[in-house]
Amino acid sequence: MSVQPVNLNNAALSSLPPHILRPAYDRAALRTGIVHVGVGGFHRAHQAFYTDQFMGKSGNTNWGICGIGLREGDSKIRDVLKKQDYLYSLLVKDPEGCASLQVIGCMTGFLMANENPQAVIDKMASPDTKIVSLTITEGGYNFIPSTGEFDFSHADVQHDLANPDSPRLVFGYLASALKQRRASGLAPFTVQSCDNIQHNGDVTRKMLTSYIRSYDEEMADWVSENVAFPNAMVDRITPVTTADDIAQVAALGLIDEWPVTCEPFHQWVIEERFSDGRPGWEKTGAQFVEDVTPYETMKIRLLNAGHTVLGILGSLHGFSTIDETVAHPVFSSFVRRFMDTEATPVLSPVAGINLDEYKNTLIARFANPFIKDSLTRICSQSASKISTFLVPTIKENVEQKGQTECAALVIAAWCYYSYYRATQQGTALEVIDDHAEILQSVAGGSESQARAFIGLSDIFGNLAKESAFADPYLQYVSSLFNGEPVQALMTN
Ligand code: CS2
Repeated sequence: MSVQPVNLNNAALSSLPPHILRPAYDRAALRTGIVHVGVGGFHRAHQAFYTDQFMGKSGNTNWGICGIGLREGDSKIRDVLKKQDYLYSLLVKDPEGCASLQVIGCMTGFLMANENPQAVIDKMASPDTKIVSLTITEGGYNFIPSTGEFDFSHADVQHDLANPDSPRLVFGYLASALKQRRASGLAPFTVQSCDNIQHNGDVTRKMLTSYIRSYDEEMADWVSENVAFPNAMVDRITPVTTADDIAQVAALGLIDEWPVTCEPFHQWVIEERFSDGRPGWEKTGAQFVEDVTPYETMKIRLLNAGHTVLGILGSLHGFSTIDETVAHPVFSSFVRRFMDTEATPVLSPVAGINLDEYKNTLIARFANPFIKDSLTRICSQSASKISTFLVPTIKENVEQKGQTECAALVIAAWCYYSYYRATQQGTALEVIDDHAEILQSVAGGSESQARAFIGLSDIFGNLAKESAFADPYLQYVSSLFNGEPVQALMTN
């Protein structure tokens, strides 16, 4: 089918071809009930999608979303969205090759914090705002992985403590906005984390209250007692948008400068704790539970860790996407072996979920050939991801005398990856990690360097001293640095 594509904006909505779904509510009636920090692809494919669907089903238009960009680089998405009247499209690709296109209309605006910090604080403090939600990535929570404590040594934290009216980090904004709300007698908003961190709400609470407590004990107690921080498990695989995706959307009839592509699967399990109301997300498939812990642990330690396993090993081998990596039988058996023999034995049972089926579904989702999820994305910020996704499994296996061989190989491969920043054939890899320099300077092939790598205690805690893990790890490092192909080590 060849159609003349139209520019995505409000005016185009009424004349879209019928195969493109559009918002089923009156956008002119939208109010902004949610302020969201970190408008990446994942937010747009997940929380914004659920909210858009909810407003379409219920006709309740109080839950528009205002995006917030904290980093200068976010002005790119702000500019695109602004030009498109804050509309964007979601291209959902199933494994059979069918793609459905839908326009998401729930965004009402976008503010850049660096351009006008007070406008961001005012938006969060507005009476309409009921929820401030976050996708700021694992590293954005600013905790020291091995201790879980707030990292006051971060230069931006020091800046924010000195400049509460123009902070750089999210905690400065939350603190100032909550203070402003409290002063004007408004109920506090809920702070809702949508990142892949175990107990993401509890972690957010701890980080925010530690930050505030360092200068105002009384306010920290008030936040702790009055603000809700629901824990949640979030899930939808959302690759980085490519030029091919933009072309595919255009071929379907829409000129969208920054569409989002994702898989059909989506899941959101949330604790029922909100300070000032919430959208009826259960009407669009979210699940509300008392305690989300088992769901979060399962997802982080199987899906996210599974991604890391495939991402690091696949990168060394020279693959570039997850589907390509998992299509190779050695890699798919290995990731399944990691899940079965290392991740699952230290997981608690999850009510209503058959873990075998869950793992089968994960491998099938990874294999979706139309979701070209790049290993560069998967391996980005591995220092934070590995601390969160993989290290807890290793530590628990060491404590319980379980197996750690697969994880040891992944960490050895990560040492190689961090040092050479290349495949085993010598092709350069793009490494995106705030800690890339320190990782590279510590990693290396010699025994002492390899030990120093797992001696990075902020990431690994005491694991370097645990021979059940350190011995196989050191052997794997030596084999990899001696040129043994990663694939050969995976079948041993
Ligand atoms: C991925 C996640 O970034 C990663 O390492 O594992 O982005 C993953 O795709 C999502 O959590 C899926 O829900």
